[in-house]
Amino acid sequence: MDTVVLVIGANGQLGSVLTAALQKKYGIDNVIASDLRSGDNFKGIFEIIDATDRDRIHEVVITYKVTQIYHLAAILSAKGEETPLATWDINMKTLFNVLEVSRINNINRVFFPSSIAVFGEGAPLEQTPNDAYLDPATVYGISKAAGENWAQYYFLRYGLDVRSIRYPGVIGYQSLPGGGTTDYAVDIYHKAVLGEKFDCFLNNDTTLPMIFMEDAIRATIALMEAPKKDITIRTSYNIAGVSFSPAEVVSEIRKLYPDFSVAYHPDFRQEIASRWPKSIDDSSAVHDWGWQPEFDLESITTIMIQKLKEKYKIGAKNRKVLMF
Ligand code: AKB
Repeated sequence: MDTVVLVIGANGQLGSVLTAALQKKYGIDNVIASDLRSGDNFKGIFEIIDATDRDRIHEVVITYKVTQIYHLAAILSAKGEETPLATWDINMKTLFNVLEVSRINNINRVFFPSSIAVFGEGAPLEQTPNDAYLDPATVYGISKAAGENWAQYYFLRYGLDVRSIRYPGVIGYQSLPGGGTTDYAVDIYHKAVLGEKFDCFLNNDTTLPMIFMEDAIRATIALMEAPKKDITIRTSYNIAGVSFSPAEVVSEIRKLYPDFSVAYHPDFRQEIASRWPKSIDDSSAVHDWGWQPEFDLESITTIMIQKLKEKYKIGAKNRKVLMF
């Protein structure tokens, strides 16, 4: 039987890049991209899905004989604090809908993204272990911690093969993040390439775990492809990429743009970031499915700047700002 993948939240930062990677892997006709609004940039099959509508997910699953679901739709840490109860409703309802449709239709594998946001003051800040105490202080983090337990519940109770990763902040040139606390680490590269000053909403010494998009995609697919017997964690796997502070990215960027100017204006996101880990112990992912990151801050910076220069056509006479 062919693998037919449904990606929910395919317009998002990770979703758009993951969809393309899955199309490459399984064939363009075997990946159904979906989101709330149409995805103009997509080649291949696209369906509008509001993931709070269980019947609509069910309909698409039946129509295309879907065998795997990647559920990427969620409201992130910073945006979620504007409307905590609505964020809880959306993040949980969409997850329940995916789990239920998957259970009813015997979906082979489900991917549920979790986040370093599940950790709070009760967890060690350095080399935070996979099984650290979870006391998240954002509604996004609370929804992810609860979601991890529901994922495990569906596995234990119904045998649904749900797999999950706790993503650090994801950095990529292909797409823009939205509503997260780690978003500065993408935005800063855009400002540097455009020759603009950067206003940072975190303090210069706020170290957070991050991961390059290519590593994040590779980790996701590796986890989803791992033999079932090797998956020993049914809540969510820690994965590490690289850890750095705004000051460290700035100093890397200044190797290429010595005049790059930055001002620090920490806002409510500083509070969120200061409760998150600085570095992650990912030994379970390394042991169970061979996780190894490939990109460090230096290589991330080189690639981000080179690719964004191409995107913005820096150097061309009429600079065009491309849409993401
Ligand atoms: C956020 O900042 O909210 C996300 C995350 C770490 O999950 N990027």
